[in-house]
Amino acid sequence: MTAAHPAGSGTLAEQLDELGQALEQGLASAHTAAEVEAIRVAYLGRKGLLAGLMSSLAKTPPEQRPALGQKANQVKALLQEQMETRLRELERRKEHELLARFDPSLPGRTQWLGSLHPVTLVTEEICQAFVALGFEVVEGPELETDFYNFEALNLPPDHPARDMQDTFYIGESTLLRTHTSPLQVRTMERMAPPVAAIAPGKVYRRDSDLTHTPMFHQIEGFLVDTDVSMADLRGTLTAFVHKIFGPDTIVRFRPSFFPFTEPSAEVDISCMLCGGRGTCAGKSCRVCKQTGWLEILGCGMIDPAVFAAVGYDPEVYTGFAFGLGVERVAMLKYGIGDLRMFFENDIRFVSQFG
Ligand code: 2NL
Repeated sequence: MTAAHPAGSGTLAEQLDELGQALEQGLASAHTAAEVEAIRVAYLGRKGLLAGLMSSLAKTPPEQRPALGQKANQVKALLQEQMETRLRELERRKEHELLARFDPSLPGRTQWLGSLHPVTLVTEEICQAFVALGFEVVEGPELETDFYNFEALNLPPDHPARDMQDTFYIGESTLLRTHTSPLQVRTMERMAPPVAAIAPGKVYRRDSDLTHTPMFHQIEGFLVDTDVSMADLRGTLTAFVHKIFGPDTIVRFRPSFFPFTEPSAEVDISCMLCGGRGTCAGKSCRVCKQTGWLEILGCGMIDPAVFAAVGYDPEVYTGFAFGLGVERVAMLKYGIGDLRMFFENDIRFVSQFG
C-alpha cells in the first residue's frame, strides 16, 4: 500500500486524518483476510504508520499533546473499525459466492454399503443348497491335532500330506488343518447317526504359486445312516450341481482315490463356457482346455477305518462324503481367471459380485 502522506507535510492532526482516508482506499483493494491483515500490520503494527506518527508527538508543543493524543486514539479506533467492517464484508461476499455455486437440486452422495467377498458369497450359496437338502452347517478350530487332521482319516504315518513340506506344524502334533475333514470327524464323534452335515472353512497348506495360496477355503459334507448307497451320493451331488450351475449341467462321476473313502470318485460337470462341446466359435475352449468337462468335487463312500476312529459300527452304518475347493468353484461360476485376485483386497474386484 502507498504511504499515508508525504513525509513531513501538513500538521500532525492533518496527517492523522489522511491516515484514515488512505486506509479506506487500501482496504477497498484488499480481497482476502490475509491482505487485510497485511494492511493492519502496516498501519497499526508496532512499526506501522500510526506508531510512526505517534513517535513525532513528542516533538509537538506540550500544550497540544493532550488533544493530539486524543485524536490519535480516535483515529486508531476508526482504523480498527474500518478493518473489521471490511473483514465482515469479505466474509459475506465469500458466503454469497458459495451459495451461488450450491445447487440443492443435485442428487446426494450415496452411502457406500460394502459387499460380501466372492468366497463368502459362494460359501453361503453352497451351504444353503445343502441346508435345503437337510444338512446342518458345522464349524470348528483351524488349529488341529494330528489325530483329527490325519490319523482318524486313515492317512498312514508315512503319507506325503503329513510331511513338514506340505503341512504347517505349530507343535509336534498340533498343526493348521490342511482340509475341513477334521470338522466332520468331530461332528461324527459328537452325534449318533442319522447325521448329515456341511463343513465350510479356511484350510492351510505349504504351497504358494500361480494356482496355490497357503490359505484357501474348502467345503466338505457327509451323510451317515443305515443303508446309504452310492446312489444317494450321486443323487445328492447331482441335485447340488444343478442348483449351483443350473439344471442343464451334465454331471459325470469317474473313479478316483482318497484315503478316507472307498470307493472314491471325482465329479466333473459339463463346461459352462462351451456347453461341453470343447470349442467356442471354432476355437479351443480356454476354460475346459477342450475336454468339455470341469472337475468340481471329490467324493466317495466313507471308509470303515474312519467309522472305527469315531466309534460308528461299520456293520450297521454306511455313508458318503465329499469335498470341494471354494475358490475354484467361484472362479468357474464368475469366470475369474486368476486365483490371486481373491486375496489382493482390491475393492474394485471384491465388490463386483454382491
Ligand atoms: C476334494 C475331495 C473329499 C472327503 C473329502 C471325507 C471326510 C471324512 C470321511 C470321509 Cl470325515 N471323507 N471327506 C471325501 C472325499 C473327497 O474331498 O477334492 N476336496 C477338495
